[in-house]
Amino acid sequence: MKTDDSSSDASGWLSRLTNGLSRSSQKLGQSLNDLFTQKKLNDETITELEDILITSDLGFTTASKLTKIIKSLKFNQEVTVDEVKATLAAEISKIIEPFTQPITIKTEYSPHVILVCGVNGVGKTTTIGKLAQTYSFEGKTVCLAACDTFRAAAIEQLEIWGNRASCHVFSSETGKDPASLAFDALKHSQEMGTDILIIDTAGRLHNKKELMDELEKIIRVIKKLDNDAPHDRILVLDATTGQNAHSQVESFLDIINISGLIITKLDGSSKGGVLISLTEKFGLPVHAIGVGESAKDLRPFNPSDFANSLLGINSSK
Ligand SMILES: Nc1nc2c(ncn2[C@@H]2O[C@H](COP(=O)(O)OP(=O)(O)OP(=O)(O)O)[C@@H](O)[C@H]2O)c(=O)[nH]1
Ligand SMILES: [Mg+2]
Repeated sequence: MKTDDSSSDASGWLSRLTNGLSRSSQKLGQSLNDLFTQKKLNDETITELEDILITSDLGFTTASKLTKIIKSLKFNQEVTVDEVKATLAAEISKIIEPFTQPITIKTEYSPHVILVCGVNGVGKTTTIGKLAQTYSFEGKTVCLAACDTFRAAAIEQLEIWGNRASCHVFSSETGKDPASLAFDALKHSQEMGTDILIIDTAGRLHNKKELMDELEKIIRVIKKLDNDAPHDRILVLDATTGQNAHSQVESFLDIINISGLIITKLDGSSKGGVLISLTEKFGLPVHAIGVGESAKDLRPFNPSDFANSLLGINSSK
C-alpha cells in the first residue's frame, strides 16, 4: 500500500495510533514503572515482568521470549524503566517485522481477487472501502462485490464507499446466494479487464458451521473462473477483542486457509498487544492496520511505530 503522507497526515495517524494504544501503553507502562523503581533485575522481577507482559495480551510465548532477552542483557544489574521499555520495543519490533507485508497486487491476474472475511462488525466493509480508495488513487481499476447479501444496509454501505472511490459495485437483491453473486462479479470483472476485485462478505461467527460453509462455497465457485482466485483471503480482526482473535484466526484458517490479516480499531484498543502474539503464533502477514474510520486511516503496519506506541515511547516522525 502506498502512503500518500504529507508530514501532518503522518503525525496525525501516528498520534491516533499512539492515543488509541494509550490504554494498552498506560497499563503496560505503569506496571513497568511500578516494577522497575530502583530495582535490580533478579528472578523475582523477571517473573513479575513476564506476568505483566502476559496480562498485556502479548501471549505466553512472546512474553517468555522477551523476558529471557531482558534477563540475558541485564541480570543482576540495576535497570531503569526506560532501558527496559526501549529494549522491549526494539525486540517487539524485531518479532513483528517479518510479518509486515502489504498486499502484493499482481498485474498478471485479471483481476486480482481479494476476498475479505471476518466475524460481525470487525470493520470488513470499511476496510474494503479504504482499500478501494487507495488502489483507485494509485490509478488501478477496482470493482467491489457486495456478497453480504443478508442486509440491505450492508449493500448500501459498500455502494457509498464504491462511489467515493469511483468503483463499480456488483450487488443483488437481499437474500441472493452470495456465491452466485461472487461468480457474476468475477465474470464481469474479467470481461471488463478490471485490475482488482474485492469481495465483501457477511460477518459470520467462526463457530457457525453453515456460515463458514457458505464462505467455502464462494471460493469453490469463483475457482471455476480462475483456479488461483481468490489470490488473497484476508481475515479482518478487531484489535479490541483481544485474545479472542486467536480462535477467530484458527477457525478461518481451518476453513479457507487465510493468507493475511488486517487489524482494525487500533485507535481505540487497550488490547493492542494481541497483535504480537498473533504474528508469532500464526506467522501470517499483517497487510495493514486500521486507526480510524476514514480512508486515510488504513495504514501500512510499521513495526517500530507500533512497538513504540504500545510501550508509550514517543517516536519522532
Ligand atoms: N475507530 C475505528 N473504527 C473502525 C475502524 N474500522 C472500522 N471501524 C468502524 O467499525 C464499525 C463496523 O465497521 P464495518 O466496516 O461495518 O464492519 P463489518 O465487519 O463490515 O460489519 P458486518 O458487515 O456487520 O459484519 C463502523 O462504525 C466503522 O466505521 C477503525 O480502524 N477504527
Ligand atoms: Mg460489512
